[in-house]
Amino acid sequence: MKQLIDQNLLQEHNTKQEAAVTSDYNALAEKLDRSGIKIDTILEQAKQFTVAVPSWGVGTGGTRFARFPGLGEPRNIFEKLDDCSVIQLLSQATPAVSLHIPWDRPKDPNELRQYAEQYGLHFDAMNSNTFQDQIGQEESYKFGSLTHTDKAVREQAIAHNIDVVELGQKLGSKALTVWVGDGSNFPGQQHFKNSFTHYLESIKEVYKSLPDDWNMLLEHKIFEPAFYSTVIQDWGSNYLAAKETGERCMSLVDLGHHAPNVNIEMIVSRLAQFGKLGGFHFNDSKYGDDDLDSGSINPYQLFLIFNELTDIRAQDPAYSPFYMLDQSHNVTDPVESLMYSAAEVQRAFVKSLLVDRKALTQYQEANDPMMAQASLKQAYNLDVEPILQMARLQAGGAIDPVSCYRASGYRAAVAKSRPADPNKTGSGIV
Ligand code: PSV
Ligand code: MN
Ligand code: MN
Repeated sequence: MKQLIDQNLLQEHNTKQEAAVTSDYNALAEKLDRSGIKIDTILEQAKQFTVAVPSWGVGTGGTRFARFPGLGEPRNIFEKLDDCSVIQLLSQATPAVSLHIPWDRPKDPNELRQYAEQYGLHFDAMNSNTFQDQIGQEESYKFGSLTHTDKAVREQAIAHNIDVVELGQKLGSKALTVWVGDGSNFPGQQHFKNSFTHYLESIKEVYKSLPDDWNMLLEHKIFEPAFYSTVIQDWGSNYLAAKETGERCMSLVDLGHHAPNVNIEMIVSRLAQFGKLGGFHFNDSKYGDDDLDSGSINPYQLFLIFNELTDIRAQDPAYSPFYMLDQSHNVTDPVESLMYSAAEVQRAFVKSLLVDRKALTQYQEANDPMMAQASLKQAYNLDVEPILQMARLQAGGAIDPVSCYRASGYRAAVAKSRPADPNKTGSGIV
């Protein structure tokens, strides 16, 4: 398989640390064994864990105010896949890439699929984009897309989503994620019921073209770009739309799309209980849809979300929602942030496996809040780094992805081969 980081360098990096990792791993194995947990079964699950990388996430994002391009930013989808391959090689947790269309529309889908396959990459959920006008497009999305008052605009947005599904089929994807920025900025601007009715009609039209083995994932967001109301503003509207639309239409939870202090783990439980939790966009935030690196602000929340998912899987082992990192990197090297974030999400997953569920249930039944929360903290407070390191080592990744990446000089090399083009952002975000 093609790889862009020198294998000798990777091996050297691992060899230097292998003895220390093995020793830490054995010590943790002994500790877990005292609680009746076999570390090898946790290790195997850690190795199976994957989260998709967004193609646009390997470029520098920027804010509403400014964008400071990074060195060697990918200039096209092929260079984006190059960066994604490095993330996967070193982290061994990100074998799939999610595309945003038309930002990353390939001229030849077969060529792109083959390009990805040489790195062992495949394509995760496809993202449609009707929140921006594209050059040459007939109707404007200024006042909405799938929910627009004008049928012609809605039809254009529906056609775009169907087109993305068709493209995704050629790429081997199995899901369409739909996020619309539709909403209003002023009270009275939009009729709440009519706009939601339009949304339902439009989504049902798209759903008709969905292949049998595909899922449609609806993404809600409380505000932004609309600042007064958003058509799919919360999990309630999302659930209603998914339920109305059909069995394979599910809700997607982006961690940054809720009102401050909302109990996201409880939303997770509710949606799952009624069979409508289809996927996640992982990121972290302090104020709004900050798109900061996963686990950088509130790692306990991330753990509590995975605690719910592991609880759900205890009843339904086959349950597997779509996972993607949806982050915007403004001050870090996106490759580093995505590798680090993938490991943070994996860490939350691994810790959730260590919760003593039998004890937790007993504490819940006995109304013992002190011990119930302590049983969660017992798992959360464990340092599972040796499991993550061992998982990467055994899978052929790097024990410490960021330091290995820095030692490889990859960024400096692409800075030379990809000279900055001031007219092209590379990220697709304008
Ligand atoms: C919107 O804020 C969002 O979370 C949607 O998933 C978009 O497709 C994505 O961000 C763009 O980065
Ligand atoms: Mn998102
Ligand atoms: Mn978002």
